Amino acid sequence: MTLPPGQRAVDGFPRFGTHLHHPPPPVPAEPVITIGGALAKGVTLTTGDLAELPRRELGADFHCVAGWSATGLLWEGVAFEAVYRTHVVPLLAPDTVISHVVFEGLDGYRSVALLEDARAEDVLIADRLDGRPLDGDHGAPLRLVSPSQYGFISTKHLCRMEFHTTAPPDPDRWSPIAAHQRGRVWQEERHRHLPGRVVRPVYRGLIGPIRALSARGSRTRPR
Ligand SMILES: Nc1nc2c(c(=O)[nH]1)N[C@H]1C(S)=C(S)[C@@H](COP(=O)(O)O)O[C@H]1N2
Ligand SMILES: [Mo]
Repeated sequence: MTLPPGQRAVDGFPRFGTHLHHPPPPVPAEPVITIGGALAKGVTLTTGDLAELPRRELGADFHCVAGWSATGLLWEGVAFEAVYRTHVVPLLAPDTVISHVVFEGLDGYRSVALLEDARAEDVLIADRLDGRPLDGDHGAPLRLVSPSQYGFISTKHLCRMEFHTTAPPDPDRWSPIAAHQRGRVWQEERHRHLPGRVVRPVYRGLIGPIRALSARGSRTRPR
């Protein structure tokens, strides 16, 4: 098994993220994804709209920028590309060129991706993991999965997608831990300004504490 540079396999699939000890947000009775930004109008996608798109299965490893990788996951859902083509392209004015997408979760989390990266063949809006509906720990009811990019792109509890013609304002621009804008795992794009291998040891030191805190907010933690 080959992992991207600087990654180490972990057992299982830990809950991880900036939500830390907060429990997962409640799943709405009727989940939707709102779509907005530089479009002729906003729209709301229901799970019924998603159900009309072709189902996709994707076997992939999942790589966190901190340095752990969960291996052999099986995701199911619909391709982001299919959602984009079917529901976003018809809303574009002829001279509008989308460059960036903002993904937002029910917990307020946001990630930004280049449209080009989001349209890659392995990017899904997933609703199932390893044969079961997504649980709260891993992003119920719907999450983005972009396995060729570090996990911070893969927004859980996805409830909104915003399409932009320029890079959206970035609150982390001057932060010392500013994440790389593309975060491609095989290029080791961990940090915006520093080479990936330089930040490895620092990021690795964060795994224990973040993992422990995230587990405290988990609904399924072993007692
Ligand atoms: N909504 C939301 N999505 C999120 C996060 C988060 O805190 N909230 N953390 C990100 C990070 S840093 C990682 S590594 C992955 C972790 O996914 P997992 O908890 O399913 O392992 O989710 C990403 N998506
Ligand atoms: Mo992460």
